[in-house]
Amino acid sequence: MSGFKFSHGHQFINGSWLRGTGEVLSRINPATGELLEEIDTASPEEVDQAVHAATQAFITWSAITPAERSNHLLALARELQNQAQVLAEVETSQTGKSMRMSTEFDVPGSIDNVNFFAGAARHLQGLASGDYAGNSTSMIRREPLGVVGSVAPWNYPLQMAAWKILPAIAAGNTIVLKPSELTPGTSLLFALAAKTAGLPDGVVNVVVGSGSTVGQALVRHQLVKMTSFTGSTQVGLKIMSMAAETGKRVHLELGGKAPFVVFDDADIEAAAHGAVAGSTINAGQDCTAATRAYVHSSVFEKFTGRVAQLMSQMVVGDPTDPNTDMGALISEAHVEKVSSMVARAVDAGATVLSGGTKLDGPGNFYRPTLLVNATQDSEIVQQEVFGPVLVALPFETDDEAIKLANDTPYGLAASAWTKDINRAMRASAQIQAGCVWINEHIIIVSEMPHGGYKASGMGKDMSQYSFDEYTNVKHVLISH
Ligand code: TAP
Repeated sequence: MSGFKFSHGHQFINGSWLRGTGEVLSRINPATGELLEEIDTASPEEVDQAVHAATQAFITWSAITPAERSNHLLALARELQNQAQVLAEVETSQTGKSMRMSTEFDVPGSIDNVNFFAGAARHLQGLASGDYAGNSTSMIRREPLGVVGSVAPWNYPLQMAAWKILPAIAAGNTIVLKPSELTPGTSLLFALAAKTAGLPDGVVNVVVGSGSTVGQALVRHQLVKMTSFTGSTQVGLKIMSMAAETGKRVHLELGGKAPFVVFDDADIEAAAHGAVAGSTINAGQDCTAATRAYVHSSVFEKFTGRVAQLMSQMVVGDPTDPNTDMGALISEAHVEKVSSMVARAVDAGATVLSGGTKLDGPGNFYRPTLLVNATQDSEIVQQEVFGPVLVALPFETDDEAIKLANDTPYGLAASAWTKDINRAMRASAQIQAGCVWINEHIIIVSEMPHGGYKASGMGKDMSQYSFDEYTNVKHVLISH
């Protein structure tokens, strides 16, 4: 596995490496427990330095043409492609996810995001141009905000870096990104690739350190015009109030508890495969993962029996083995959290149909788990587990299924499984979530807007819609 070391420090500011003067942290391989390296972290002074570099770079980056920005991004995509193998290795060694996933999903998905925004940069349009008030013409300008400060989680570090950096810089902003202190490697490689590809210094900066020091310094910084955050709802709400101190714009992608509704006419074999893939993707550490399966009582046993069978056949373990279906969870503490939530569910009356245990030996592994007999108001149904745990509950009527699907504070993603187009249309309208898949769970590519309703956040990542977060709309009226 990758021995890539950041020997010149872990802060990438104004196109150069810098050794942070904050505390030194250990980076651990979640699949083996081995020390990968010691990392330096930034102090608030280095955050300030990065913000000033980004402020300076904004002057020229925002003034070049969309075509020039687009060409820079195309060069970045090529450079990332050149680095694909090392990116996948670092992503797997820092997160514990399978190499198969890093190679087939995280790396190509991130590169596609760069290519998508290279195109989108040239199509930033205003829609309301016209002669509306007599003897005058209105035109719309979409203008970048300035420096964006982004704070990202550990579950998809490379993709999160792409999702945060690309729409921001494609629209003419510059950025300071703070990845999770657990997984800074691929965000730093991303910034290095931007430099190698010829992006001007200061357009992409990465500062590494904990949320409580580096994250806070970035969110509170007066010169940062917008905070773009992905992470838990609990931290997201704190970010919102911190950002309010300087009146900056906030974009929040928060937690999820996705429902998976199986109607009685569904293709049960397809739904069972979808539920297993959707609940175990990235070891369940995915904000859109299927977590609550509401299944019509007439097909409940057939569905849960097949899901349990498929889960028990999954290969869990060494992420570097090409046969591995599911790798490690991020940390020992996180496995303990998942394990204790399942234990409390069982104490409260739930039954384990598959999994429900850790794997012996080194590394943070937890088996794909299916629970039944939990109640709708229980912790395991209401709270985010962020592990490979699916709970199945039966329902009788369509209305009941929709009501149960909407009955958590979250609203990020959902799926409904049916062959009836009317049911599918009703479910897609009535489920309160930023994304509703029909006969599918998980697919997301660059053209698709991604973001939550309710406690799952506000604003969109990916797609042309993300420009709404990263630009101001200016109306200009020309009297004539
Ligand atoms: P969090 O604990 O919320 O951390 C997210 C980021 O915020 C990390 O970089 C963290 O830094 C930083 N942070 C923590 N406290 C902070 C503070 N007081 N001020 C500023 N920054 C702070 O989430 P996580 O455990 O990394 O990720 C899991 C969560 O993210 C889940 O709830 C999941 O649903 C959510 N998530 C949502 C999405 C979308 S798109 N909605 C996607 C992925 C993940 P450190 O950890 O380095 O200290």
